[in-house]
Amino acid sequence: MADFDAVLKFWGPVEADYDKIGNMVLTRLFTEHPDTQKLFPKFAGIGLGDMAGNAAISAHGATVLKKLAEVLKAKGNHAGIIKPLANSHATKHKIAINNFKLITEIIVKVMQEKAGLDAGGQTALRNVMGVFIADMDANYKELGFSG
Ligand code: CUP
Repeated sequence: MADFDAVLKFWGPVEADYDKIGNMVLTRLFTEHPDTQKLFPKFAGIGLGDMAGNAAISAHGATVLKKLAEVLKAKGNHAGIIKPLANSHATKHKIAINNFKLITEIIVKVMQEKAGLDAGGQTALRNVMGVFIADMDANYKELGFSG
């Protein structure tokens, strides 16, 4: 099975509640890698205990997962999705590439726990994200952002 399909097979529980799963992803990212919380100024002042109920964190978490769904459903033809994403993240948010690797491992863990993502699905998700991140990196270099 193609990597995209091996992940999409487990997408149901994610799609059923993007806000909740998205919040879990970002809360876990900010808890395990506290520096990442500073990347987005709107999240900087939120305490660990308040994250689960924070609407802005849920909303951005949902955005991240919906973007990932678009990438999965594009099945490799994702250049048009990545270009604007790389643009905004390099020039506006200034998010270094390593942060995408960190969030990948968090999404793998959260999907394992909440969607039953199995070993094959985990490898598939890492593969898809590896290609996605390499393409982001190529766009970053074109833009002259050394993230
Ligand atoms: O869109 C957005 O917002 C992004 C998404 C993605 C994911 C993965 C890869 C690439 C891209 N984001 Cu936001 C991201 C991130 C965050 O939020 C935080 C941290 C890190 C990363």
